[in-house]
Amino acid sequence: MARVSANKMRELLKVYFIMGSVNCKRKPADVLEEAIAGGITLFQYREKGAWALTGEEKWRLGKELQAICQKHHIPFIVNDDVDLAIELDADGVHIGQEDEPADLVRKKIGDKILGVSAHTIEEAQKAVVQGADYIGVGPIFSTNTKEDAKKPQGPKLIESMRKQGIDIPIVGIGGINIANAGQVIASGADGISVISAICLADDVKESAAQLKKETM
Ligand code: 3NM
Repeated sequence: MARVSANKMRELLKVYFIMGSVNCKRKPADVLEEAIAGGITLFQYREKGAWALTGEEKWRLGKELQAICQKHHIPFIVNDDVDLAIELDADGVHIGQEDEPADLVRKKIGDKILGVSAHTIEEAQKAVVQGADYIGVGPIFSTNTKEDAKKPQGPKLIESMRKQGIDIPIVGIGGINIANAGQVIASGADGISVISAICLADDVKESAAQLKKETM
């Protein structure tokens, strides 16, 4: 397997749905099936927070959600847990600035997709050099989902990264919904990444479909 091309990565980032059991009011597998029916392009398993599953249970839910992704040909990314990503033979892993350095993770995962969270131009440049396939930039807007989220940066942060020549695939994250997704794309992002706008929607499928329209 070769590394994913930048063009393919840009396509995959369009509607990047992130979810763990903590984010769901319903069965995660059902939410994921509906989100896929609505047209999400990439999925991240993020089992994090006070009530998150651990050990065997975390592995089992990951396996279940991965099988759903495989059935629909949606790449399955694991958040933070590089060992779990390797164990499950996931399609990739997403790491933050507090995790293992990206170049070490790249060595461990070979050609799998590597995403890195970046909050500044310097972090973005470093991620590029260390072998990231895409960067997640946020929080763009204020979010209640991530307890330790930084101050919202607005779409301007992505705009200034693009102006300074960062051309790696970028996905915006944090407080993104149907009403503001267009601004994120207009700022130069290739896609949007959401938890609550899909997970907590009354109609998950419809919400995913509407978000997708905003990225076209
Ligand atoms: N990372 P919602 S913000 C997982 O800024 C995550 O890096 C962020 O959830 C960052 O779409 C965030 O519900 C939470 O706002 C995104």
